[in-house]
Amino acid sequence: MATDSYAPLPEHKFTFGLWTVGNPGADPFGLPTRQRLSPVEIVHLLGEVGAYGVNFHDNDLVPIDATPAERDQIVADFKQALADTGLVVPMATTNLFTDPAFKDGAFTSNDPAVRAYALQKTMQSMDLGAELGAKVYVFWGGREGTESDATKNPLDGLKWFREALNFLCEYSIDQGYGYQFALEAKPNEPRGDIFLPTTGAMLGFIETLDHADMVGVNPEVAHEQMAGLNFTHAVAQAWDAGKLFHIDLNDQNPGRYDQDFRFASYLIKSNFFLVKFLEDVGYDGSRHFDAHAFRTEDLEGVKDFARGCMRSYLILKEKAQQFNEDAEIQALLAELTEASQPTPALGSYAADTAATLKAHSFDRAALGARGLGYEKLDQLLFELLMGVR
Ligand code: GLT
Ligand code: MN
Ligand code: MN
Repeated sequence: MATDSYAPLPEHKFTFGLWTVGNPGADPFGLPTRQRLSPVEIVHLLGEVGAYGVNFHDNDLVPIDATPAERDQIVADFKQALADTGLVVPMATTNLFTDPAFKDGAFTSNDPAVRAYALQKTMQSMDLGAELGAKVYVFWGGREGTESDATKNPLDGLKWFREALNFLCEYSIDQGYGYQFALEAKPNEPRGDIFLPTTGAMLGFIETLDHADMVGVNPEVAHEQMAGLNFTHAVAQAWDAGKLFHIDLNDQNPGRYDQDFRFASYLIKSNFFLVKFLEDVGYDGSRHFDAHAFRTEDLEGVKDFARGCMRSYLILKEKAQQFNEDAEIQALLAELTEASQPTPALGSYAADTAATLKAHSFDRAALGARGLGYEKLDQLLFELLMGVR
């Protein structure tokens, strides 16, 4: 029997959050449509579909009001499920958005008591993540923002967020956790406007931190699409800066609410370029699916969803390889970067290079008149993706 070349393997590092396959199908207008699964059941489900790892928020695993004894039992059961399935925990994060205490933000709440509580909760959650082996720690500031700018000075928001991250970097160092922090941007939802709304904004902010080397980004497909941006370009900028510590894969009809669809189920072409980018550069972090099944699904549908995320990634990976090996496409690409007319050799700045360049005469009309053949190239890509090439 031929082996399935789209079957997930540990080396693919496919991970899911407890909150993803565990999503019971509730939305702001409707009740859950599926039974809630326990963390142990979710780990077994992920093992069954072939995932490599599982990530969690503190309260996905341990309820916010659990006693210390309950916590210990839950963690012991979870560890047993990991041992039974071979799943690992590469990433952990804090829920700083569900509890009403965080209605005006966590690290950026106007109330110093809320900000201090958010720090306390995050340290406890970092302890939990470290105990289970997590090396990446995600910060998604879903409540860090405003509905009305009458209520909060954005400079205060930035200052408080910076202070929190500086504090928590020190905590990680102090405890010897070795965490890489990964900041996840989103433009809005659930706040009217969330601070630092894009991956690019996060990258700028990171350079203002005391331990900028410890902090990178966790870009999410849907979030950048919600802002109308090109996700692959955002990921490329993060990679270029050495800051792509994690990635949230899902899909989205741009401009709509945060849909968290099955990976590559909507924007096939842009997700092709994303997978091609990650594979071409050799990204070796988790491929984390931060998505959930349609509300119409039962447990089998949730498994179809999870299997579909991984399978689609591997199909796009195969397409990326096909693109890289396609002689006609590669010949067109090779031509693109050749100078179309005699051009002085550049390099880094030197006075004589600048003088030579200033004296050179370009055929400007020819530069503008030249057809670039991008229509042909893009059509070849389409045909490759549609399987007719
Ligand atoms: C929440 C959000 C995600 C974040 C998760 C991490 S929680 O589901 O929509 O984008 O990555 O906090
Ligand atoms: Mn996410
Ligand atoms: Mn999302």
